[in-house]
Amino acid sequence: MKTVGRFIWAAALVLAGAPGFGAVPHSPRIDTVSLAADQGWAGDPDIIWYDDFSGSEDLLTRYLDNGGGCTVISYEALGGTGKSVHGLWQVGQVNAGGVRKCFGRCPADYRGCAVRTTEDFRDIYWRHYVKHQPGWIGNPGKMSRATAFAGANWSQAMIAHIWGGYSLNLGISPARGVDANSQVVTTCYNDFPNLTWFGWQQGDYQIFDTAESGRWVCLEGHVRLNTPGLSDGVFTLYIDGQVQAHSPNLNWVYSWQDYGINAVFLENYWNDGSPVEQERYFDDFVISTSYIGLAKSPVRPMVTKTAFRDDDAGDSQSAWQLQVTDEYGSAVLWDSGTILGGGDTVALDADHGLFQGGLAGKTMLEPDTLYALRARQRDGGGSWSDWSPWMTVLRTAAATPGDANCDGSVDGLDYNAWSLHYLQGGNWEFGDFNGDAVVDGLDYNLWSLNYDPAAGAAVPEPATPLLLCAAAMLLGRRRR
Ligand SMILES: [Ca+2]
Ligand SMILES: [Ca+2]
Ligand SMILES: [Ca+2]
Ligand SMILES: [Ca+2]
Repeated sequence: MKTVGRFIWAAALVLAGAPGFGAVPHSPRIDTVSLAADQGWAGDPDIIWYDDFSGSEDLLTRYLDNGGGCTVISYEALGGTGKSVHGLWQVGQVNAGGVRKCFGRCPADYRGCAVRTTEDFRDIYWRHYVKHQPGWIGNPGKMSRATAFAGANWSQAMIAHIWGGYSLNLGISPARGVDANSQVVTTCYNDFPNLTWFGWQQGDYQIFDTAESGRWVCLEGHVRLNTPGLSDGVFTLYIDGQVQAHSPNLNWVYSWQDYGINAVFLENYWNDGSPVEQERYFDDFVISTSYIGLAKSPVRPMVTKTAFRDDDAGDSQSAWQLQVTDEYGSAVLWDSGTILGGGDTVALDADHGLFQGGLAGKTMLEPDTLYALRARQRDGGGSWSDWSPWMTVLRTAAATPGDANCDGSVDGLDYNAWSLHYLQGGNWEFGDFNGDAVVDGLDYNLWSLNYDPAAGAAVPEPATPLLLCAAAMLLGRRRR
């Protein structure tokens, strides 16, 4: 392998002097990270709605409508497998559809597709992923909104707009449809003359920039209606888990309490029409009463970057590289090194890169942890692109305490990991299940609480007689 690598390097150095390939490649972005099979939605009472679009392709089975043209596709999806929904604009087209979900008590639910229809929700989060196709151009404006429908005529007591900002960013724009006597004054959908606008808050991230196209971006909105009579409502936009825009102290609806927030729309709507034929995708749509955050990935995920781009016609990728740091970007924790060839996907594990820093010696990421990633790519002439900015786009799923190797069962293999590192510093993979940086009896207790004898893996074999004693004592203590 080393000989091959040296040969390719030598060839690359020769090519570097060749005419026609002088432009440095575009900096790539992280497109997507593979997803854990169980995102945990089904068992979470906070979750009002979730849809990964892998179910029925007939959106009308669960949505008020498809916004006039949104459809399910299988050639693009968050995590790299499954399905998503897309909006496809022709040149000049305004509306490319969307999905409209009702929930709670909702007078606009004329097709009876709402969920949890006896409740009023005054504090909700909605999260979805969006990907603009590679090479995307322009700011379409509309992205999503949460609203409180007040009548069958689609009058609205409030609207929380997440839509295109002043340049290529997103902003938030809260609006009220209630007067000072707490009476709804709108008489139809989007009754703009009768809305009170609180003003825009602008985000920084240039989501509509062509340089950011081709990657799945996590968008999350949060609205808490005000306490009746107080100006204590909020509206916040998160992008990839970071606060982008925030409006506090909102008097969303005065003392109006006829309904709660009862619909969220995801929208592909371009006021001025798209300048070119292009599409974008929505996936992993969740509505909850608590913060949702990034989708969850396995501790050894597959990571895919955006496809190679370079201004030299005919130039192609000769290598790329992926690095991982913690959510604060303080130190590199995993490095793929130079990955030769034209691929875009790598397994983030010990076989395809080097765990280092706080993860030195490990074979996997920590469960239930956020990580930031960056990538760069090299063209056929040997020129590396800039690194992409660090972006916090990876969140590992939580594991059951005791499941050291995160394989889904707590068994003898996990006990062996614990016993091998007993009284050492360590992290999850080495048996530190309570996160206090030492592997000891407290961690053993967590293992034994969740031990599943039916898992059928190796019977625990303590590494030394001393450990056997320690384990027996702890087990005895627990049984008392
Ligand atoms: Ca080039
Ligand atoms: Ca999906
Ligand atoms: Ca295990
Ligand atoms: Ca511990």
